[in-house]
Amino acid sequence: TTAAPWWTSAVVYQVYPRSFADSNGDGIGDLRGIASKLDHLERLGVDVIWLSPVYASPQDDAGYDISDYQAIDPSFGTLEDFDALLADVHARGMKLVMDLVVNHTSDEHPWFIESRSSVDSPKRDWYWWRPARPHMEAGAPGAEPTNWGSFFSGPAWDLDELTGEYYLHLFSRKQPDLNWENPQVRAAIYSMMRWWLDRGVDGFRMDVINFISKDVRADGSLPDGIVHDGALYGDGQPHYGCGPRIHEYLQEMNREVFAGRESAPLTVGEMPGVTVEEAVLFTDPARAEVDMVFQFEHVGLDHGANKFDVHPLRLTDLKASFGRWQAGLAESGWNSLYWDNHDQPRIVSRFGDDGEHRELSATMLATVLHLHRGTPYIYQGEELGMTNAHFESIDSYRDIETLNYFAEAIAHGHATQDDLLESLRVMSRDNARTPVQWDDGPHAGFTTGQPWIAVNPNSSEINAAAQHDDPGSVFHFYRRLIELRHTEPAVALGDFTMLMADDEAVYAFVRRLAGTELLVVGNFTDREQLVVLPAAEIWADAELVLGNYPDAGSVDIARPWEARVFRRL
Ligand code: ISL
Ligand code: CA
Repeated sequence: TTAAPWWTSAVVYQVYPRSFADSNGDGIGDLRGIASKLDHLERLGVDVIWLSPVYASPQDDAGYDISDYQAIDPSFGTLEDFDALLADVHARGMKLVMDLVVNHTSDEHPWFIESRSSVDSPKRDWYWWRPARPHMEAGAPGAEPTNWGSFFSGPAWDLDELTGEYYLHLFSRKQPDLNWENPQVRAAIYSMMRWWLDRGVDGFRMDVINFISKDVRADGSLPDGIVHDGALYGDGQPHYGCGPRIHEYLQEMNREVFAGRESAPLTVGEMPGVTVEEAVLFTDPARAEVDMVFQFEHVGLDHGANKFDVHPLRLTDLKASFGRWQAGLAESGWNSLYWDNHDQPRIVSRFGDDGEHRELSATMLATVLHLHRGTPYIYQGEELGMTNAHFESIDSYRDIETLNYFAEAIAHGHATQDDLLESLRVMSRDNARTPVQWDDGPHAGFTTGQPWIAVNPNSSEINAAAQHDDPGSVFHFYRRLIELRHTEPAVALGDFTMLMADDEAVYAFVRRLAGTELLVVGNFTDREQLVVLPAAEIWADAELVLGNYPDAGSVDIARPWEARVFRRL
């Protein structure tokens, strides 16, 4: 057998640049701001930094709408700032992974400007241009080429008056989808990727990469989607999620971009809707596609008809889901592990308790996640136990998904304003986008100016400065979890067995590698719970490796939000 790849024992930290640290007082986080906080990340002990997009962008979707893949947006700095940051990251023994957003560009990208200019443009076919539905007039209600809805409300097609044709945008109208069927598009993207790797970056997180192959028919048309109960649009996802050529494209990308590079770059594909069976194919090393995928099953368990229709989590559903992913990728392939990112609400507010038991529940959630088999991702502020924003008014929100959803729901009379605001407080992406809380000073030390989005008023209590000096803090607990992955091979490579699968309160599992066994127990409630293990006696004298209470307690009782990791040899 060959040695395990380096990323099996690595921990990745996601930086959302706009909200991380502002160096020049314009209220927007930037590259120099990130550089100024590398001590924090080095101290935490993470191996890799993933940067959300810093490319030139009109910022319609906070940088996920790119107008130049080979330039830095002025609000974030310059290419020189980027090179300096990269050098500093490397000097500290860390790696830097870029976001790669190539399902779509900005409508202000020169490729789209050219494509839009005429039906005869040499780049016309770089995007998805289609006429109105047969026998319908362009612009008439329902005349869009398909009935698909966009992720950010409204139809997924926009009529361009200049040529009378529609273009496809799965996200905002300022994010037209690229046509990967066109080999010139693929070649241009691969060459851009090589340019960044040659500059020294260590890999890519690939935005909605399983959406790039659309289910196009021989005559060029695209199929309508089913209209689910109560939905305004058809569900196009079966026609673009993990489409017919997706594996071919990723294998080609691998050959053209990654093959033969000395320092095996990290590749992680963000893949909404991906199944375990598909993930096995995407991450089987023998197929050379991506190292791991971000799947969405566990962050959809509290969704109803849509993400803003919030349901309480059932712990047994969470265990069933993670259990299936652990088993499915046990033999070949690899999991990524995450609770949070810039699109998800804060985990301590979501599955924990962001009031009285904030620190206990944050550290319990971290323990359970990080002790699974897979590569853990920490989203900025998660290591401090940062909470949801709890905004009171729609005026506080900035995110396009949130604002469009609110406007559409109000326009269609789907809910009262109060109910809508309540669901935004639970699910809006802006919950994760408030500035990182560095200290208890003005604007939490994030900026000397006016922050682009409000700082959470709990920064007086929850902030990095206070936690750096407190060995009992959430920060130091994360530090110890990362250290454990680095020092205990069973954390990275052990196999996984779920215990107590039917229990609604306690999450328990065993990891096993050669002679080492780890037992992980997490209490998802604020009450004491019995821990009922098969062969409990074998754990009687096990060593407590990590716990979030000051004393060891007893193996068969879990205190409120308690987390413990035991080891026996
Ligand atoms: O947050 C979501 C909407 O409920 C997700 O469906 C999200 O849109 C999806 O995970 C894709 O996300 C990625 O691509 C988007 C961008 O807005 C997100 O920030 C990014 O993570 C379009 O580029
Ligand atoms: Ca700035």
